[in-house]
Amino acid sequence: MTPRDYPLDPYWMPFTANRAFKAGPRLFVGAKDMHYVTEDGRKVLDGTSGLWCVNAGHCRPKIVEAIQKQAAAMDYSPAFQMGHPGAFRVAERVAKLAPGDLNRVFYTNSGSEAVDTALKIALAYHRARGDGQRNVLVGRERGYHGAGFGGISVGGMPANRRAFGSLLPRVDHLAHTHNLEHNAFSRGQPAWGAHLADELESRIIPLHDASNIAAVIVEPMAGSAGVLIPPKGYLERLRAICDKHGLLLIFDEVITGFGRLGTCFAADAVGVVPDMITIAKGLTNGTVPMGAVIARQGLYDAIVNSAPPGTIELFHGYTYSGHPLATAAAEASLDLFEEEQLFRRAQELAPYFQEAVHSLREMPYVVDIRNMGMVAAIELEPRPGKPGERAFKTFLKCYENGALIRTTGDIIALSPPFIISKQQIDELMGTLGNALREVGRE
Ligand code: PXG
Repeated sequence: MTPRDYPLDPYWMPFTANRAFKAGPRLFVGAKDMHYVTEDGRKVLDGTSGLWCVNAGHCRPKIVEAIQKQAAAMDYSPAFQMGHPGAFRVAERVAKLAPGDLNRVFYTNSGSEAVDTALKIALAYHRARGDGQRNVLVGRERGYHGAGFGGISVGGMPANRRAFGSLLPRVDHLAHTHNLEHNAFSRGQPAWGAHLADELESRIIPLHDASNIAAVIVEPMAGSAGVLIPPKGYLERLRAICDKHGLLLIFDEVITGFGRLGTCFAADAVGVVPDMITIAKGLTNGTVPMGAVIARQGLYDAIVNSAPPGTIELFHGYTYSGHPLATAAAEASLDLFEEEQLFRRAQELAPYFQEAVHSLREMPYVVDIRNMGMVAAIELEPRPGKPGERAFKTFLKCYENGALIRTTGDIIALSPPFIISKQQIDELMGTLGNALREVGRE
């Protein structure tokens, strides 16, 4: 290993076991297409698109060049009361890609900010219409909506909330949809569970009264909590109940946006049009931080037209909203997705990926395998008294043997770039299978 000329201590790493990491660090220094390169020069096959973001693979020349060119031409342009062409061009393209009349795009720098922005737009929308008592926000157990206070409040990951005391008030949660008794080893959307959406109408609406509820936010496919695939008909029912009672429906598509399920958005894959979609990650292929909320035109109109002419309509935004480097990266990424038809490629590859991952069924301690589009999860039986250890050891073994996977608790998540070849899918499953076998013997 090359000696490091910098200490590891000052960097307080996010969502990381800092002490364990610094005792045995794993550092990447390069990336190209399907691979990372470690500091000691090993190639690691990227089975997770970084953190679900590098959908077109790494260091694609078109995106690299666009960012380089933009950095030299105009590094920054003020986001408030000023604009630049790239921000408008990307908004138009995103609006065209979005389903239904979701055609107004508000930029953020991350998924977390996109979620907080969407929640604020929901509250501002009802208030603009004279319906300001609608301020209850409904999330879901095991939901992940980023790390902001809004996101952790509607989110349903206990560890992400525990340390932080009081969160947003007036929040409630639907039950999650994960059920191994009924749905273990499902391929694609499981058949059981649509009725779980009815709880919105039978429990949550009576408790708060519909006239007090602003919005429901869900990940159409929950990623971070361990790949929870929506049961057939579930999202359709949520939409119908929201419509019936005047609740806004927000799809958090930070992970599912830009092709992950074989269509641009999960909304397209399931045929349900929400009122807002949050995006980030794949929008710039992970290269420059960028997020956004895509809102139905009616939301924009209600907020914008209710303000006196010439005044700021929504007191919200970020210094780096629509940053020129981010919009350049987004334009190039969208070009690349289109030129290489990468969403279609994801769709065409999905059946092969599905069969490959389900081939791991007989590995030790595997209690479930599930998949949708280019996402799959392998759930392991936890080691008694040591939850998460079995999966994390598998992660470490894969890393040593040249494959990057992701774990949450005892669930292994796979979400490779769409440029992965069938041979590389086999390689990924081979490395993972060997790791599962080895860890299973311990
Ligand atoms: N919403 C969803 C659905 C997400 O998955 C966020 C919001 C927050 O995005 P930012 O850009 O603020 O991180 C996310 C992020 C994992 C993993 O491996 C998932 C995320 C981030 C890091 C790791 O599950 N999702």
